[in-house]
Amino acid sequence: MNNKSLTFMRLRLSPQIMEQFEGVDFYDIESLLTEEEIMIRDMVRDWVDEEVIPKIEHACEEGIFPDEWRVALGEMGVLGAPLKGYGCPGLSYVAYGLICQELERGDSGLRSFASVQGSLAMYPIWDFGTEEQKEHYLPKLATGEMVGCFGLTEPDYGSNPGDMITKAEDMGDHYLLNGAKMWITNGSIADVAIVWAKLDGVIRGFIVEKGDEGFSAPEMKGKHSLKASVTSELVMQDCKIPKDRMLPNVKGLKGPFSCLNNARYGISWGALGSAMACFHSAKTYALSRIQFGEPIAAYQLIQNKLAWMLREITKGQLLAYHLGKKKDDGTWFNEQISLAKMNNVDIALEIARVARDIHGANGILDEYPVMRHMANLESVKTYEGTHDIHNLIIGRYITGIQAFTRNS
Ligand code: TGC
Ligand code: FAD
Repeated sequence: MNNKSLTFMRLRLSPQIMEQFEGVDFYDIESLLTEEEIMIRDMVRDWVDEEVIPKIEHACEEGIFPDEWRVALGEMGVLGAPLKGYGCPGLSYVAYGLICQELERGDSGLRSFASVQGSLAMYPIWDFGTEEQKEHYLPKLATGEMVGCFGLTEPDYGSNPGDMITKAEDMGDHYLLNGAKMWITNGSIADVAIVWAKLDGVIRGFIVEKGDEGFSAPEMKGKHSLKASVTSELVMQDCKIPKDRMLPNVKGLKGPFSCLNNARYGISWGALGSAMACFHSAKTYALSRIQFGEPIAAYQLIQNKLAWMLREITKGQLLAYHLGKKKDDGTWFNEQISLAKMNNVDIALEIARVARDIHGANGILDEYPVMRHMANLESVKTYEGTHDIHNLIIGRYITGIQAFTRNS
């Protein structure tokens, strides 16, 4: 038996012996990374290979986010990674991006957990909170001892959070919150919720704690996407909040959107992780699957698909890396973030679909990651600003005309 047939035989045996993932780096982006960035990426990559990939299908079947992952993320120090002080490591935004990439290569639900914890719960406290709030919450959120969530979306207000109806009233010695939030990642497992509500018509951020009077967070069930992520409603019914739990240093939509900038940036890397997992699986499968006497990888149509995947991943990497450097230099602007989130999720979803096609019928099985990534990416396309909302943000940048509403 010659070497070529031995290779095909080995690859045909089972998806479990699929060759080790060694990254997708056609343009040698690694040469641009610092030693610390490479070390962190590799640490998260190894953990995902050892602890997440073998367990993810079970977690999806059960519809749970395994608690041991919360503990491990805290131990690895990747929660709130780019924040400085209060127990946070102060890594570069490029390092944060690489963390998101590796987590989402495991599953979008895992990256979601880390995005929400770091960018949407820790960041607003870090940027807009009092010294006491920072000291009280951030160290515990950084270790994963506490879980956070972010309540912006409401049942009737998704793309237009500015019209939210959740309101806060100043009752003298406390605030009273009334309203409901929907689609909240980590909601039912969270110890703290950053809830955005209108106080005298102005959007403000409030820290709501599990157990607060009038607060509940029922879990939403029945998702075909992000099955290993907890999604919940937040219900505030005459919910009493002490005065020192409002975030004092921001007013208006700028508050939640500043948090979303960091989370959207993380998604631009995370989506590449999903795309890499699908590309890797498609390549391995195409080399092992024999049809018409040859591995399907030998056919031009399959090679065309693989070459297209590599092309789009490479362009997406350059976009995400450059955006990260701009954030680290303090020179990015909002529309650049929209472009990266929109583009990288778009190509990742299409890569997942093409990868599913390359796997033929096997592509629908849970032995391969492609269908799971594809279903997850449908949510990622919608949350943190839908694909079309980001198109409209860029359209407004180009033309100076807002097209969100027909009344200007
Ligand atoms: P607009 O007039 O554009 O702006 C209102 C105020 O906000 C400021 N602003 C920003 N500030 C910082 N960063 C940004 N990216 C900002 N974008 C806007 C703006 O300067 C202005 O400030 P000021 O001081 O002048 O008042 O607002 P608009 O109401 O016209 O909104 C337009 C639109 C559609 C772009 C916006 O509403 C939007 O982005 N909608 C999408 C909603 C969204 O992204 N929701 C996400 C919910 S959280 C989530 O999905 C988490 S999933 C987590 C996971 O599981 O990973
Ligand atoms: P809608 O706003 O109703 O949009 C429906 C469709 O209409 C979309 O295609 C949209 O692009 C289009 N559309 C809307 N307005 C326009 C317009 N002006 N012009 C053209 N087209 C338009 N939210 C949180 O606050 N916190 C979370 O942790 C969170 N986690 C989530 C987790 C999951 C799994 C999901 C699916 C969502 C989550 N969300 C969260 C909510 C998410 O941010 C919203 O779903 C998203 O912002 C879109 O809102 P919507 O679903 O109400 O869609």
